[in-house]
Amino acid sequence: MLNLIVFGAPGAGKGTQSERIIARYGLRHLSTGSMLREAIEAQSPMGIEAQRYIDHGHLVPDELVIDLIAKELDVHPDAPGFIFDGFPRTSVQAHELDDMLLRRGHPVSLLLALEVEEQELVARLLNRGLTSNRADDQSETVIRNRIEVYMRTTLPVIDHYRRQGKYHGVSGMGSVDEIAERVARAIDPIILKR
Ligand code: B4P
Repeated sequence: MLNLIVFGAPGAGKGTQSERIIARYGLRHLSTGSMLREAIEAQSPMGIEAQRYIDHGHLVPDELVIDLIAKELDVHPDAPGFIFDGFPRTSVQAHELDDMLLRRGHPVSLLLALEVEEQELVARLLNRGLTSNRADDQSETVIRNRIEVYMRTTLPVIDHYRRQGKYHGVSGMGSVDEIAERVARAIDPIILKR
């Protein structure tokens, strides 16, 4: 089983590269951002709570996203592996993920970090904001806040997996195809070792 974390700042290309990874390796995609947006769309109690944080560029509370992931792991016991896209985003989430996966006997295989310059992140998100209808992509202030939260709260997750020898950084600059090739070069050796 391959359990892959796709990691990076807002706009680094996590969702974009996750689609390519699924096409190549057939893993199950778990995107906490997408799950939260679905809950907001449905106006469920959890969605209404999450929206208060997302619209201002804050992270939603840990227990909320941990619960979402735990449920997904339970309903897909036969998956060939998972892509964790946008999760974990805090050290608490990283410890919880490790515990959940260890209990199931298949730990994290790799954290793949997409590295992108800040100016490019802002440009990509503002550009997506022109068509996405996402409130968190509309204002440069909110986008810069999301990047600031990433630097302060999410980046330390890299150290957690570096200590486990599972961190792999990849440049997320360039075309989607170029980056997908770099990503494949990082994942293929792990597949071959199995
Ligand atoms: P996410 O949905 O994860 O949003 P994101 O960081 O913007 O990444 P996304 O995957 O959508 O975009 P991508 O980089 O692929 O999270 C949204 C919010 O939900 C968070 O801010 C937070 O509030 C909350 N949340 C989610 N998970 C959470 C958690 N675990 N804990 C707490 N809160 C959580 O792409 C961005 C744009 O760039 C796209 O338009 C794409 O087309 C473009 N792009 C991608 N690659 C490109 C390239 N190579 N060149 C040019 N453009 C490119």
